[in-house]
Amino acid sequence: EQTIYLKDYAPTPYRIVSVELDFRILEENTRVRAQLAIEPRDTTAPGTSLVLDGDGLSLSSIAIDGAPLALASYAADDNGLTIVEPPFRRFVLETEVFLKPESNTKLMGLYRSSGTWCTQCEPEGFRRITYYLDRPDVLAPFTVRMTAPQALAPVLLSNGNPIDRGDAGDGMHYAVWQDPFPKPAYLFALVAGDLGSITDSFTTVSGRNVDLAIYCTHGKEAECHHAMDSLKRSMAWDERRFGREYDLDVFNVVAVSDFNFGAMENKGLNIFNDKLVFAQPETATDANYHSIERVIAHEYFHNWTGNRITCRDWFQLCLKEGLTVYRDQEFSSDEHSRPVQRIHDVQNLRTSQFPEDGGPLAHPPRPDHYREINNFYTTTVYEKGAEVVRMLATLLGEAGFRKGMDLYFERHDGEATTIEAFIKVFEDASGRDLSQFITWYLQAGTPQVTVSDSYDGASQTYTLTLTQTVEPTPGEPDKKPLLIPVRFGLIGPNGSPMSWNGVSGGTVEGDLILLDKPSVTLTFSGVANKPVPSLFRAFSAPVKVSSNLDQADLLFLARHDSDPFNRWDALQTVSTQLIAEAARGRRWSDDDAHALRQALVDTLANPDLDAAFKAQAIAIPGTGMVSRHIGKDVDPDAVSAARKDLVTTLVGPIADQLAERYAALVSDAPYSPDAAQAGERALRNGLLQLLVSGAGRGDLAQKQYETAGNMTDRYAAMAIAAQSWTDEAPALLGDFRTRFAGDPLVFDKWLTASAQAPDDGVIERMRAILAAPDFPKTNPNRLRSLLGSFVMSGSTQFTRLDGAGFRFVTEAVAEIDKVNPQVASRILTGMRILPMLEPRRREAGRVALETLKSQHTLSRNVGEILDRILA
Ligand code: B3K
Ligand code: ZN
Repeated sequence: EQTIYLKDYAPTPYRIVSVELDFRILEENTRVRAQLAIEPRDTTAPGTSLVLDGDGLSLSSIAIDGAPLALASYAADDNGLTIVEPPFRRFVLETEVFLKPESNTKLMGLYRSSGTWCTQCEPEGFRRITYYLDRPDVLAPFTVRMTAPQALAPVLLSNGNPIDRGDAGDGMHYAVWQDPFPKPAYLFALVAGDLGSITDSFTTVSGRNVDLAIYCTHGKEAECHHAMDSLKRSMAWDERRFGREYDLDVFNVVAVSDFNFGAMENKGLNIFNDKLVFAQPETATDANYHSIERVIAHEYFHNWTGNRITCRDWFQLCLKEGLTVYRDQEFSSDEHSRPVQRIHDVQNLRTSQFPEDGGPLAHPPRPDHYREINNFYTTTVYEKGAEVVRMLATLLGEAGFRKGMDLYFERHDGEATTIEAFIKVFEDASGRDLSQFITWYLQAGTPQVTVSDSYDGASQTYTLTLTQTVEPTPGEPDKKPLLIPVRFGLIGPNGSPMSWNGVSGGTVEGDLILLDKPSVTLTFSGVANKPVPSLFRAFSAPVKVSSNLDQADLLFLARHDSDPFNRWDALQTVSTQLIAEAARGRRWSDDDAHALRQALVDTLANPDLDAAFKAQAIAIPGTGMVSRHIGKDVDPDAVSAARKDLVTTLVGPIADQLAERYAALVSDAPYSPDAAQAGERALRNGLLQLLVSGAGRGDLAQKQYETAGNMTDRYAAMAIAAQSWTDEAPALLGDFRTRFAGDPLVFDKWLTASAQAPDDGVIERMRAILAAPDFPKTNPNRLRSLLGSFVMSGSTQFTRLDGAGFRFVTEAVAEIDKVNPQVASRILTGMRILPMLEPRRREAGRVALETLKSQHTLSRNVGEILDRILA
């Protein structure tokens, strides 16, 4: 199978100057006529063929400048259309194809979701709509005419601004949209359907009015207001923080029920998975509200980072994705609590990106080869990509970073560009050499930084040694040292910051150490007492740290560090180490358990900390997290047992105290998703988690479930009971299912909670769920809620010794692959944990993968993931 390499990049020999599309949408089929104005580039030799992409299209007519083409002058097959010797000047190519959106279950190109016609083109879906140069460096202005039955599709939307609409006779009507900004085809979108909407408007910083609308299934309008509010705040924030103003007269968002991922930033017409739009307190959790805000912001921010400036090729994906995730993280931090947001983002990075980066699917944020580009919309490209941008901001400072971003927009607006060009603007704006920094984009793997220190009282010198290594990753045996920014402080015995007179041995800029060599030893002079170092404050670099700090030092940091992230992290590290050691047979001492318990109690009692932070601080790391800390030959059952043991040990003596605290946190204020209220709920549910798993208080979960006034509390109660598989759990799951029957997004919550049950019956129950005649087998949200959570949540049933979990997953993947390869391959990535498991489980997983490979014809998507895991 064919591998695509970055080194083979070359521009197309032809340019597309402008695009006119004409869609005639009917129940039976959709006719697409395209008129592409095309011209050769200056460098193109006469006679060069024009090769257009096409995926499963059948051509029904073709003409150039109005004249039908002779059979000998073109060739069409399943992969595209070749025009032999096109005119050596500007010409207009006209093609006509017929599509069957109804039977498009891959959900790429034009498809139907609950009756609505909609599109998804990124990365290579446009070629399923018409023949085209379907790559991001071909930019053109689009005009789109749509004709559709008025009754079935009163709403007709596309990119840009609406310029005409009217009656087309015979019950049909039409609309014309024009997008003046040249764009690559992956940003094309069309929606035709019978939809409700809410509308609003936004006045930009220069006083222009923008009409905003969110479209949805009729009856769901009232659930769109949180998304609309998030959109307006995003628009204002991008003006304030990055000087970016919106550029069209309208901005439309459409919620659809069948969607391969979260949402899509099509120019002026964002299409969303409806789970990231709809919110009301009875059916959406605080986490849902937060995701909606974040993703609405993310897609909106793409208008500048992605749309106005796009990617030259798909290898550069993190140019738009890493940067835009950084921007949405910053938005969330500015709108809510920065430390809480940071902890949330780092936790996500550690639980999803670190395992990717340390396993068989590791790749750099900018990969240099792929078989299937859809497999590279990964947490490395997105979340590690965002960390790399964040390090740039850390190195350059807020003003320096903004100066670079301003130059980026000024220099590259309207272009399709590269990571190198992105780095260059920061070099030019700051005068700094970033040639070592760019390695972050080009090299896979999570650096491991080892820290050791010593103090000499006589000379009042403090010595700190930082060493970096990166383990080999697939295809990359040798690693280069990275430029790692280490934000730090020294803390004195009384808990306050310590100063020093001078430092030698390396580069220190303010509170930043630049670790730019394999090893750096810094000597601080004039240090009055032995300090405890606080390193990587606010997680200043995406690395793993191992240090010579002992539990007492870590708990000291947990109490005294001025950096909230490191306070949280210190507690996490202590718990992780205790569980990991116990899983390997070295159980903690009573003193160790006591000290950690006391630190948790003191954190809970600290009036200076807010509830959301406390909730994060008292959360005991999951089995997945601890397993990765152990790293190899992991027995997940031992880890899970050790974790349960630690929670029980910690909670036992303070169960009553925690229960009191839990009871005191109940509130009868009307639900609001704001940070303060959500923080209190998070803390209360964090306490519930400890009480249920550590003190057998399933009764509290049951009571909370029954009396909950919102979905956050009700779902937490059910999920916590399910994860501990308490006596009450089956009944709560049963009630939840019937109570919310008919609401697909709540059904997803039930599927997720069901998949996380740890008992031996869970696989049989999941098989039954999938086999039920009314299970919607083609809906990505349903499949991901059940199977995605099963493989990604660290379930000990997935990694069962008898291999039943692996077989269940690979068998399901084989079925799903026939319908929707993107969803199938995403689920299969869960198998990437195999190499870190102990040999018997590893072997059971390998056999399941080999069986999948030998017994089925697999999509390129699944085939690539499977081969990389087996390699
Ligand atoms: N750019 C889209 C993702 C497209 C995924 C294609 N497999 C959404 C986003 O990142 O904003
Ligand atoms: Zn994005």
